[in-house]
Amino acid sequence: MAVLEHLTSQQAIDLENKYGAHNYHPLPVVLSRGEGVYVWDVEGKRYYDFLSAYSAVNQGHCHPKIVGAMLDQAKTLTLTSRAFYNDMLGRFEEYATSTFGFDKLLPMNTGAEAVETALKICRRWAYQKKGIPENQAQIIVCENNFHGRTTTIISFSNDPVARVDYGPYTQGFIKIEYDNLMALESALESNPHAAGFLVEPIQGEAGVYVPSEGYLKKAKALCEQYNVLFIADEVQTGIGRTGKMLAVDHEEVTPDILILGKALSGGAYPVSAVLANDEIMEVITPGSHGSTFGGNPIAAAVGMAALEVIKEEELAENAEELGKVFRDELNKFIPTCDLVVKVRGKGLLNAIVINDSEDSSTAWDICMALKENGLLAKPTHGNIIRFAPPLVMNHEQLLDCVSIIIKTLRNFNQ
Ligand code: IF1
Repeated sequence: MAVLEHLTSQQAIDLENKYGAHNYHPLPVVLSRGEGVYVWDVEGKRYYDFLSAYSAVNQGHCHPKIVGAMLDQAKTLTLTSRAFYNDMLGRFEEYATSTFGFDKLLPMNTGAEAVETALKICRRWAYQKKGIPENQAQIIVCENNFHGRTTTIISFSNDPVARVDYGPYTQGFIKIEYDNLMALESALESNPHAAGFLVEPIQGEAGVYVPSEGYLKKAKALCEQYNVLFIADEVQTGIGRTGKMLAVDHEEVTPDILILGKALSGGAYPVSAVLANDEIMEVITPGSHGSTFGGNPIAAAVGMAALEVIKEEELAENAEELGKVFRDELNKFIPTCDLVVKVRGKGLLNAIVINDSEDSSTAWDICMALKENGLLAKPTHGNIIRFAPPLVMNHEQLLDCVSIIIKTLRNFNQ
């Protein structure tokens, strides 16, 4: 089949089913174009994108400034490897470290790679700076976490679907309840080999769980008290998504290690990064970590453009304002609808909890109805639907989406 021959949705789906590994169960919609808050399917139907590729497309689909930076760089120099310097990486590192307030940045590509990098830095810091005996470092993580799909990361997941039959599992992790400071203090007190605490400022995949006010600040204070590194995974919550540049900014918490990904590139290209100050980052020495594409010129150009767009268009502020409108509108509606239990979230990272069991297909069926009504969203776990539009959405578009969601829920027949 000629590669550029027009495909119907069914043809595209059939090709993926026949030739692709079945590692996803996508909503049956085949997208062929994106612009701003909209995506179009191959039949030309337009949708509001209320997932934003899991918060990677915060700046809107195909943002001209980001795509322009990518194209210009792609015509000039795509990849040198880190065997040589290039004229873009240092600029990106300077811009990003000054944006987030850290001494150093280690560039990677995917969020999982950045999480793995942060774990390696934390362990090496534990042995070389904290004096924990070799191979004894313990990193505290939260139940219902999602940090990626590598073998080490799923080793500390408690989602059976993500981890079953991938053993043997990596050791060195202690699991505690999320948003439970007593559990954190107890783990710190009883584990002298604790090296780090890896946490999502809001648990996205678990169902957009916003922790109690003050949790992050007190958790950071406990980590300081026990000389343990506070590692914030902002891959999904960062880059303006929750109404601040970083979700930890809501509590004015500065992590010891910051993990970024997804919208660090605006969804145009895989770009991730780990940021830390010198006394931590200096444990990484030449040859001790790397990646063929990490820090490539296109990633650097795209990363700078993606961050500039967030600042120039004040997208974090927009997310803060529109997020309040979204939750206010839904909180007015929910008392009139048995189908929805609650809405929760921060900025434009929100979710509704459906009044049905976790293993019901209701959330999925609602997303299918939303699709018919021109809005794309997808359930996280079971009975929870995540709503995360691009941060470039305007007030009128948001109200249009609210009316689509309310109309769909009102007319939904279980
Ligand atoms: C999938 C979930 C979201 C992340 C956090 C690291 C990563 C992610 C907080 C790894 C990635 C993505 C992965 C994607 C679906 C999506 C997801 F449903 F899987 F859990 F967003 F909630 N830290 N999340 O959310 O980044 O390696 O993917 O670049 O794997 O299905 P990545």
